[in-house]
Amino acid sequence: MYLKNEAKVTDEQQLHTDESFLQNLTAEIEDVLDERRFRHTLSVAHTAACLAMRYEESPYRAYLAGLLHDCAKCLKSKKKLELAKEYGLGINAAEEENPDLLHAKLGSILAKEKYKIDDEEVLSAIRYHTTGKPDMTKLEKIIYIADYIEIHRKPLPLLEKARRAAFADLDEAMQVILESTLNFLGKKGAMIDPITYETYNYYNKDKS
Ligand code: DGI
Ligand code: FE
Ligand code: FE
Repeated sequence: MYLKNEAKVTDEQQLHTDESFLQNLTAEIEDVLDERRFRHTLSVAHTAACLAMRYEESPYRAYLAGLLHDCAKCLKSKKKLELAKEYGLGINAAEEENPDLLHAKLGSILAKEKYKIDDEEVLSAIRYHTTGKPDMTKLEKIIYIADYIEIHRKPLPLLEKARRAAFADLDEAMQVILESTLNFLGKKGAMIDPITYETYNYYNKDKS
């Protein structure tokens, strides 16, 4: 039993009190995603919670961010562009070419406005889960990494290396994933968002 007047709310307490909240949110997310994306989402949430346990971050917040990270993914491109304009997001050249990139920024807006999440770090983890950003917090890195390594991901270059690194050193995992992503985008000839470069340079700066 928890003491009623215990000053600090622990994760476990939050999980207990918010169980129906998480259940309802899961059902709402299932509604807006296709089956494959929902399966990926649950897997990211679980993987993020495991990484949080490993790195002494809150498994609850990691799960919540994982559950919401792709909530805008299944909107049509036209809708993504419309919403981005409605919310006054500047659209850069990479986003213009590939409006899917907007799902991260839009996801953080929907998490706040539609799903009523007010935890700024959770919102930021959602916002930066596709491009990353320099000097990310533990929670932001956990979501970025969980998104790449979860078990349903199609085999990607360096996936096994990223999975091993993820549970040993978050910054090393960032470096591996960014290297793989930039290689992949380079081969595809896709336009690279300046922030993806900045993130790559930041996490590769110590590499000889
Ligand atoms: O939404 P998910 O598929 O789960 O994963 P995600 O949000 O990390 O998006 C992954 C895709 O985003 C992957 O194909 C790489 C791509 N991406 C990441 N940074 C950039 C990018 N695509 C372009 N065009 N430019 C970028 O800077
Ligand atoms: Fe995504
Ligand atoms: Fe994802």
